Amino acid sequence: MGNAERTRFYETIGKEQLAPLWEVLHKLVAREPAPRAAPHLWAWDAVSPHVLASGDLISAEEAERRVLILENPAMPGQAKAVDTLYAGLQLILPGEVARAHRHTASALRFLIQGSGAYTAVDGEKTYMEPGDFVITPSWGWHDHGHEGSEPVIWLDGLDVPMIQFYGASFAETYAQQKFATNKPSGYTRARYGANMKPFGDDIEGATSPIFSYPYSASREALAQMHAAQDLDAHHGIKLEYINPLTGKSAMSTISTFLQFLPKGFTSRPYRATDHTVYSVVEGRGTVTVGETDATVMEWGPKDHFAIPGWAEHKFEAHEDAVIFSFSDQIVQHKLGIWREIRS
Ligand code: GTQ
Repeated sequence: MGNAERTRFYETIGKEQLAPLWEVLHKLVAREPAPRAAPHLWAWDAVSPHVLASGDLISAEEAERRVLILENPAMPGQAKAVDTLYAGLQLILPGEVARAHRHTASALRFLIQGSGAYTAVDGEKTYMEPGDFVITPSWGWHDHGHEGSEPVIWLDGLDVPMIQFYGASFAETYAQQKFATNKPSGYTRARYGANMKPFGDDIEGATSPIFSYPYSASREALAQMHAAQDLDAHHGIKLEYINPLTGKSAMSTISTFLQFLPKGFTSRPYRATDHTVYSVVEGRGTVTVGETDATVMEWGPKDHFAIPGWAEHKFEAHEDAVIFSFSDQIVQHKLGIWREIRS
């Protein structure tokens, strides 16, 4: 058959909502993973003045959530930092309340700057210090507030792009501004945070009952492992936040990590199919992404960067460094599609 004949055939079958697979087969099932996202770094010095300026532009009350989205340059207007994940920087000012709502999307907070702010989840407030990792589980009521004296900025990470893919991203607004406090702050930590659990509690929820992981404890773990030279050639020292009831990832749809790279460390090249957003806590260094036409990103404290799935990358630490990251790895594990290459 000639090309003209084929084109005519495609037009004919198109009227019946049919399409020829053979024209798209190798795009649908490609030889290599092909994420849309580009590697990108949001430097704190460039970003933070705008985050603070948003405080003069709109109140937390009017905005509901006053957030500047970290938008991947290869996917403008889609509210994606990487193909599968949303990230944003949320500002809350002293005395403000971001009203109670809940949504099918799961959220994480990673506190970047300031103190005195809290997130309340289903009636339990958790106050956040820099480096603390806090979970808002799917469909949990949550409001944010600030009882301190300086602006607080945290990183929001959500699985929205994945939930949108299922056409299932929806929310409900609570009738009151705040969900009434019904437990003392730290109560859930007392119940589940001592490597113990209440007798007879065999309920394994999708998400960790612990919803606050303080930096002090995670940082100390990294320090002791560093002292013992417990280094992985590709990841340095990388710990995953877990659900103490299952030993699996703390969140059901987002994998979360805290990683230490000692000064002078150069990681071996690594790639995996999950898409990752990084938030630098301490130290400086570079990450080189890609082989030919490599992108070299220089990072320092409070910088954020995105590394798309399957992009080969390696880290160099110029100082002792601590980096928080989150990815869709757990979802890919559940789907049985996660792959990695350690070079
Ligand atoms: O704090 O509940 O960055 O619902 C985006 C959507 C934060 C939140 C975001 C949200 C929230």
